[in-house]
Amino acid sequence: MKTLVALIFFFAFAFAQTNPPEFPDTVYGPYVKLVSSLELNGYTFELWSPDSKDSFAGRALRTISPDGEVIETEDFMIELAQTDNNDINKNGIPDIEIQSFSGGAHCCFGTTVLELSSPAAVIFDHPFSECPAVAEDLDNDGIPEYQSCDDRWAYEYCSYAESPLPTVVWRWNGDVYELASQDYPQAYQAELSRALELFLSLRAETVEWTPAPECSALALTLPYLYMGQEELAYEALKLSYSPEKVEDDAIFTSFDNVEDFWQNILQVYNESPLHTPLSQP
Ligand SMILES: [Ca+2]
Ligand SMILES: [Ca+2]
Repeated sequence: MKTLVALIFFFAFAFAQTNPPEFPDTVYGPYVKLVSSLELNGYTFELWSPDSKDSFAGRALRTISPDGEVIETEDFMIELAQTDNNDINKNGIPDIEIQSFSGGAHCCFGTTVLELSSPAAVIFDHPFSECPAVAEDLDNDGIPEYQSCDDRWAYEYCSYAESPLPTVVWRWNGDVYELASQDYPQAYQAELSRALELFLSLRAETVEWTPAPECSALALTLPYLYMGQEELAYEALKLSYSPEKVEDDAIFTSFDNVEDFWQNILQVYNESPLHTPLSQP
């Protein structure tokens, strides 16, 4: 009898390990191959692919909690990122970073960090965006910040290729990752340097291709805005935006004067879910 019970348990266990996730309205399935499996703090994570050749398109993620709750999702691509000691926020509780990509020319990336407490907690949730979220310890305190971009500006004033994608930063606050772009000016030095070079090249007329005036001006303006330097952002816009150069047949919105453009920029900024409020002067 003991043998029978053991066999039943074995087959139930084996079945649970090999039964692929099924979705009623699957986009990339059916899933047939277990690509990888990870056990961490009592949780099990299984990644499945739709064929036996590790097909590039389509991944299903099955998460099994310590008490047996099963959650299954699918996307064009899903990856599990393991970090040092599997503890991103260094609080002693293991975490896992789940990265997803929806497919397409440049969109969209999503990142979720689960803290594997009981129950699990979402401590970082980066909504689908043109830019992936990247963990980097910007202030050298041992806990990485997350950086991505605010893609609210894509296509707002010019084509995608010309659109600025200003950096945004999230910081661990003890409970969750929260937006804290204004506290990390070091994250903006590279894009400010590139924008200044573009500005000077446009002045010197040494560029082969002239971007839309709105977006070349935004490239210099937005980093200051996201750093919380509102007055410098306004000065950068006045310096870099020349309404008289706007062509009458511009496809995207253009403005007759700097002040109208500035007010429109502030409106777009304040409407973005990834903005941090500007302090009142
Ligand atoms: Ca942790
Ligand atoms: Ca840090």
